[in-house]
Amino acid sequence: MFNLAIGLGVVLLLAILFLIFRISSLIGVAKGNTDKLETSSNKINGAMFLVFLVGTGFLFFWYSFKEFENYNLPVASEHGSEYEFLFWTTMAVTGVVFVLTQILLFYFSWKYQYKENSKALFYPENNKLEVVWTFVPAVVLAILVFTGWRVWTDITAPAPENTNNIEIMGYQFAWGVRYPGLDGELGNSDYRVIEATNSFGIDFNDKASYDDFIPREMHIPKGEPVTFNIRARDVLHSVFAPHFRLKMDAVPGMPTSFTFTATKSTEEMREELNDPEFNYEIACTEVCGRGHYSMKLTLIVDEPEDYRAWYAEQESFLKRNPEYLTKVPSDLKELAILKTGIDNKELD
Ligand SMILES: [Cu+2]
Repeated sequence: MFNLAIGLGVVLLLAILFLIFRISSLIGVAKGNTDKLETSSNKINGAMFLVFLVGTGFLFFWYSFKEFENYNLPVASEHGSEYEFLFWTTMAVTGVVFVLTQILLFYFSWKYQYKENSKALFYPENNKLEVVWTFVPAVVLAILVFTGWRVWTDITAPAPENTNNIEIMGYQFAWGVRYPGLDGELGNSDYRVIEATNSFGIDFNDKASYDDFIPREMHIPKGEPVTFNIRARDVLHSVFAPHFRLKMDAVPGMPTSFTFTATKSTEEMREELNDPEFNYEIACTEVCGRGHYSMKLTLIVDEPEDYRAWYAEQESFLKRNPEYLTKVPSDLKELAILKTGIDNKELD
């Protein structure tokens, strides 16, 4: 509210200044001295370029330093350091060029404003200059693009066989998580069988689905490869876990995935940051509707043995919702009961 008031105040002040300027020009016109008017308006415009350069330049540096910790979170994944190196190299190269060109752009607009007796220099060509400013950016950009390509190929390389597969489904407005259960294999899903309880559309014709479980909290093991199998139920979403330098779109009808290895458990990160409340988070980073901001999921990184213990405790979806046994083909029913540990007596 306070910020809004300040913003409105600034806008109002600018509007008043503009009106004063406008009125004084009109008075000039009425008095008939239009030549003077042009020079003074040029001077004002030129000066405003300088004011803009200094003002926004100050804001740019002030904000970059003030928020530095928020966009440079500690890295907690294996590929993260490689990613960081590339990110900061690109940032340094483009940052220097950005600042220099902006300074030149606004400074020159002020310096070379119209003056009555000055004459522009006719300078039609300079081949050497052309070659230099074509060649240098081409080489720098080629290096950045090819290094980026190599890092990206590395990061998105096929998952190793021993990876921990976990499914993440984005929907308006939350994330759902499904684990493959003790068989390590995620069962098929089918959007046509989605309903209120079976919100994932688990397909009970697939025997791999019987021990799949849908926990309330998301856990992953430290130091082991984890693959997020990502899908969306309605519109575009995007899985974003900044500490792991992980971002991948969730696209309806087109499964995507991201494999990574966490290097610091939640407990270790709490110690490192000296913040006992700290938790890793997954956010949605694709504006997906009104509740976009609320798509937040807590992610807990456990030591592998704690993860196994937590994993073994989870009850399968089918065990929690035994009414879905009716969807299991009759020849697989026995297997489903065995796999999920449903008590036969409960069924009668
Ligand atoms: Cu979303």
